[in-house]
Formats: sequence, structure tokens, C-alpha cells
Amino acid sequence: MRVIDLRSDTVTKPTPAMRAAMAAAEVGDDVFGDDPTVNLLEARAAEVLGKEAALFLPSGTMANLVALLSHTNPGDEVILGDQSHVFQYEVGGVARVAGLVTRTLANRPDGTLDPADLRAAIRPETVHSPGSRLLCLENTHNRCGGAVLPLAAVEELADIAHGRGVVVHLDGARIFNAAVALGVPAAALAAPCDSVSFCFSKGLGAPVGSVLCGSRGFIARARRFRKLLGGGMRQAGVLAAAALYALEHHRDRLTEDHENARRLAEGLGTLGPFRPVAPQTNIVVVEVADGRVDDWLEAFAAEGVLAVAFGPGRFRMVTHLDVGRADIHEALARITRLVGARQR
Ligand code: TLP
Repeated sequence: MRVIDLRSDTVTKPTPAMRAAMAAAEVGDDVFGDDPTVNLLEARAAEVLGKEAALFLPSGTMANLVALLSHTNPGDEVILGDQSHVFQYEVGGVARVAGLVTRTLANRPDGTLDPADLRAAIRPETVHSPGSRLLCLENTHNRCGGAVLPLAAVEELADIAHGRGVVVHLDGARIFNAAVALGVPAAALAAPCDSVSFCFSKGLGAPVGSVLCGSRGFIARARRFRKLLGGGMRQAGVLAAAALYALEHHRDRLTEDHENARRLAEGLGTLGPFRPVAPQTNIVVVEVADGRVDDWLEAFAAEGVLAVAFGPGRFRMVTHLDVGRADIHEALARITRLVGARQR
């Protein structure tokens, strides 16, 4: 039985063409700045995101942590959404490693923050209080079901922050999903933000790697923090070649993932136990109206369909390069059979 793995878009395997690019990569010692393929990737990523410079990192988590470290001093305050990946899923590195005070604001269902909440939250450094130094946004927003933050919302929040001396980092792990969904260049979504990270290892389909983009001075600081965290890699061009291949060849096809997510949600919505949230991109969040999430996930897995629990009473399915339209039909057919058998 073919396993249809919808746990995340991180599960993709490199394609033959991507492996060929990896095998042919020119490499050098990247800590010495000598890896031509990493240098090319960083230049290209900075160009695509409209920033001065970029830094290749092993993961999205490290890219965000390096951004937090590079923008702040220990004891500063970072303002971020209560559903953000940095706050929910990065093992508290924001406090434990970066030494920051976290001020969470409620994410609205569309992944944005309320501008009034942001205005009220920003505080200056005084003899008593830590100063708000950094605002973190996320686009697309994972916990909000792959929601796309509209450009106007990002601009408004960034303007408020900048007006009060607060810098802005965008966790753009899936920024190209947002760009494709809105039909705008990723650089336009990054423009209001001082720094932006994005992942090659999600929708773009590379095996490893993320990049952090920003001003030259910021990236010079970030390079030291990457080394501090043990993220300075040596002949990393083998990985950068896969990332470069993904960046050049796998951006436009993200629309297919979005269509497949829509098909998946529509199909699941016809089945009694499930209430899918209409997806905007490649993430389908499903509320379970009948039965326990873990029981359903176990039953799906027994039929070769993998998904993950995603908060109380919810599971998540993510479409990606390694699941085609036929796989979505097949997954729906297997789940439909399961639901039928349970109702009998
Ligand atoms: N997200 C993973 C899990 O950690 C939940 C997933 O399967 O979606 N920012 C965002 C918005 C992310 O969704 C992720 C990964 C990261 C950062 C971290 O990237 P990695 O996994 O490369 O450290």
C-alpha cells in the first residue's frame, strides 16, 4: 500500500534532478566563506526577497533564533502572536537562548495581530521595564491554517512598530506559498520587514535548509550568531545546490499544492465527522466533530494516510511536492471507506 504522507510539507524527498544538482555542486569551506554554491544561493535568496544580504542556515528554527539574537540584546522584549511558530514550537529558544521577554498578542484567525493591541503593547525601556525591541510576524501562518497575511496588514503593523522604534522580523517559512496565493512577488511581502527567514525544506521540496535575509550589517551579526549556535557548516554547497534548485524550479508549482489542499478540504467536508477550515494555501486544518482525534489519526495511519494532531479536537494535513492529485483522491477514498465502516 502506498503511504500518503500529509503530516507536513517537510517530508518531501529530493527529486532526481535535485539530486543531480547536489551531486554536481561545487563546494568549499563555508565558514571561511569559500563555498561558491552557498555564496550563490545567498546572493540569489537576497535578490528574490529584495534584501541586501542573506545567510544559509540548517533550519527554520535556527533562522528565527539567529534573527532574534541579531536584532536584540538579552532582556529586551519581543512582541509576537500567541499562535506563532516561534512561541509555540521552537522549544522556548526565544527565552532560553536569546534571553528575551515575550509579550504575546492574540493572533486573529487570519494570522494577523490587532493593530490596537500592538499600539498598546509597545513600551519604552525605563529604569523599571524592558523595552519592546522586536515584532515577529509569520506569513503564511501555520497554526492559523496556512493563512496568508495580506500585504496591507503587514504594512500597517510594521508601520506602527517602526514608528515606535521597534524592528520587524518575518517568519516567512512558507512566504512563497503566500506570494503565489496573493499573486505578488515575495519581495513585496518582505519589504515592510527588516528581516525575513524562509525555508527550502517545506513547500519548495529541498531536504535541508533555510535562509535569513536582511541588511548587510544585520547579516554580518547573524553570521556570528549562526556560528555561536553551531550552525556554521563546511562543504554545505551540496545542500545549497538542492536549495538553489528548489528556489528556481519549485516556486510556481505551489499553486498545485494549494489546489490539492482545496480538493482535500472539500472532500473531507462531505464526511460527517470532519469540519475542515477552508484552506488558503497548502495547510488543511480539520476540526473533528465526532470521535477522538487520536483514534481517527490511528485509523488513517492503518490505511496508509498520515496526518498530525493540531491542538485540541483538530488535525492537520499538508499538501506538497510528493503528493499529486491522484494521491489526494486516493487519500479521500481511503478515509471515506473508513468513515463508512465506522458508521455501520
Ligand atoms: N514547522 C513544522 C513543525 O515544526 C510544526 C511543520 O511541520 O509545519 N516557522 C514556521 C512557520 C514553521 O512552520 C516551521 C516548521 C518553522 C518555522 C521551523 O522550521 P524547521 O522545522 O526547519 O526548524
